[in-house]
Amino acid sequence: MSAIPLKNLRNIGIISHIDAGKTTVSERILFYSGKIHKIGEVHEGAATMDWMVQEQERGITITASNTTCQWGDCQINLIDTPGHIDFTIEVERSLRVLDGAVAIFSAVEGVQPQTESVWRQANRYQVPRICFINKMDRVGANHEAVLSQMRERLAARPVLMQLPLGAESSFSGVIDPLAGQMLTFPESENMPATSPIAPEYAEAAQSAREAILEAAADYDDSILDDFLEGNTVEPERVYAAIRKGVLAGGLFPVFLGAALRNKGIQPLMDAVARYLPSPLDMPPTPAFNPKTGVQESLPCDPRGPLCAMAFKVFADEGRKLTYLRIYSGTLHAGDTILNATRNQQEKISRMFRMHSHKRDRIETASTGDIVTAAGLKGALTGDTFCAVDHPLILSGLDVPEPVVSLAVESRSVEDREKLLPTLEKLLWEDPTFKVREDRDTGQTILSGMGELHLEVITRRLADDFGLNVKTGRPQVVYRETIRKEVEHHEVFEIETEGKMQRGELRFTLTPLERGAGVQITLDDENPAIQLPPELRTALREALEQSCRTGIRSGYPITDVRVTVTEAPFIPGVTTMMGVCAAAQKGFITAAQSADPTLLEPIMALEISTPSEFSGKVLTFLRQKRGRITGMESRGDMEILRAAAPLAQMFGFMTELRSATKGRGSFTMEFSHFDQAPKEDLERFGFITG
Ligand SMILES: Nc1nc2c(ncn2[C@@H]2O[C@H](COP(=O)(O)OP(=O)(O)OP(=O)(O)O)[C@@H](O)[C@H]2O)c(=O)[nH]1
Ligand SMILES: [Mg+2]
Repeated sequence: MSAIPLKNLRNIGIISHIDAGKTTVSERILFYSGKIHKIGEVHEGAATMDWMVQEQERGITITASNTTCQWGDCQINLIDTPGHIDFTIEVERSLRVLDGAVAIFSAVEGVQPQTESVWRQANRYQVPRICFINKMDRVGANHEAVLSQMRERLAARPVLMQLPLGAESSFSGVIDPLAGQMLTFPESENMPATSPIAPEYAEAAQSAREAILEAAADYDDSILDDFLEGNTVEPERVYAAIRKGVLAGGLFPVFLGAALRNKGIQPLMDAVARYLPSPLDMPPTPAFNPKTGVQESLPCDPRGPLCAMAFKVFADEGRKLTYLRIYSGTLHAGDTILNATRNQQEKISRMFRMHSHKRDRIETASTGDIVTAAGLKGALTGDTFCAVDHPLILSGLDVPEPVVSLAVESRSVEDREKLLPTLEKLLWEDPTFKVREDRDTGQTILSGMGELHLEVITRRLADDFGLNVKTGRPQVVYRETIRKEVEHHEVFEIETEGKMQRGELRFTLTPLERGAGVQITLDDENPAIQLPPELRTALREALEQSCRTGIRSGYPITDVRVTVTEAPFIPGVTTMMGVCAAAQKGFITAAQSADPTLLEPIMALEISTPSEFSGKVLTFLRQKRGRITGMESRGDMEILRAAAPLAQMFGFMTELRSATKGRGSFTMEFSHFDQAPKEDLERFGFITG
């Protein structure tokens, strides 16, 4: 058990779009808290949290890594997450288990599409946040612009807690209007130097202070009264009110700095301790008890029933290491516990506290804590662990669907045998990575979130497992859907070994709007559905399986509702095999006659190009079936927003660079599935040419 009181524990994540400086900030947090004694830089491949070879080579974070450090009387469990959209699952899993987050913004690039995605993810899990506008030392840094983008594009209410001292390369520190101090960050010192606010900044500091008080007053009426009557308002009261606003998700205090120049980190850490929640501030965790069928509510109590979520699984030299967030109860190394999601008992052989890739062995951990465990062989991301006699299941996490695939072939016969078991290990780790055998070619097809995701995986096969593979060209992962509602009645009957196997059902397939996914309706109240519970479950699974297998192209079906209207049961005659066969056979016949078609992934792009080349970029975007959704000038750069099919985007980086003399850049993320063009429909046999 951690020695510190729970109220002093902070489980936080560092989140943002790519390259905003998360790892650079994390490195400073470790340094100033005394956890490391030398700062390692990302661009030199030396940052503590970017420990994977590929992270160091590429200069980006790929996998979320966690560590623990001490700041004042607080213990901070910190997770540094990647910004690249291909690794979005790392952000998702971290936000699922964290209590608070520091959102980093670049003072130059501001709010980017990926910032919006990460922000929405954090909103979905209702994670309280404070913000850090980094790179204040760079040419073009403009924190005011970032604040207005936060208001407009994130619909957030930022509260600027500091003012900058100096700008761009002469950025030297910050003004703290509440404390009435100026802070500078001498290289030789571990703590900032403070001085009274210089007269030339007095007026700006006064209006910044008023804006802070105004925000705080929304969470404490007495602040407004005292302010209006000219009474003193002590900083502690303002801190408390702002904290209330942060926990309610209504306020986002904003801090300034330049992590690379070691400026602004210590006040940010004070703010983590001051404003972000401890596990005790979180509402009780809802967990479903499958034994009683009751939804339980678990307060953060070390003596409560054990309940922990496996939010990350890592194949460490081939052995499984499971990251657990404990929501209630206490865990000991050597304990036998229940994986309630899979109904399997498992023994924790050893337990650790992680520092990036290094680990310290521990014997006990309890509620609120984040630890790793060895020995949980069946664990997968999203599983709940609990006491053997008290099963509990927590809500899982949202896993996005892969959109890019790649065929791989091993180079030798021995490697061929090793390929699938090795991929299996990578599958443990990453729910957004999928593997399947192509029915026609017998090839192994990997699918993932993007080209980089699959490139990282194939490199890991070589680096971590010594397996060299040949890869094909990246392909789009399509979806199938239907355009017409159909009703279908199916009876399946067969006699095997003198026993009748029978299944019968009537159902409707209905096309749904884009993005709706698959919905299977088996109404418990419908008297025409007579199947007993285990046959009902089998019927649902058979229909789900049919949706995954698709109709013509082998790609999964989406945006369809399957409504079962009749499923009679004749004792001794209706069987599990009969019901499943009727469902699968009936589904394919019905779907074939429901005007099936193919959908392709459409990506949202944000392209930054020098204005002189924007005409050229617009022309080739149109050639790629792109649709422009917005344009905006930033200095001499033009920002184009567009939607374009992923199929047209492979190799786009090279094309954009050559069209803009190397000065253009872009970010891209999955937006939605939409009608695929005629060539694709022909290629997969939906229409004949
Ligand atoms: N000028 C300047 N550069 C910075 C600052 N902070 C970070 N950088 C640089 O920006 C680049 C990206 O920094 P990282 O810390 O790797 O960014 P990140 O957010 O962790 O990136 P991903 O993990 O790949 O999403 C590196 O080259 C840093 O040295 C800063 O305050 N000022
Ligand atoms: Mg990073």
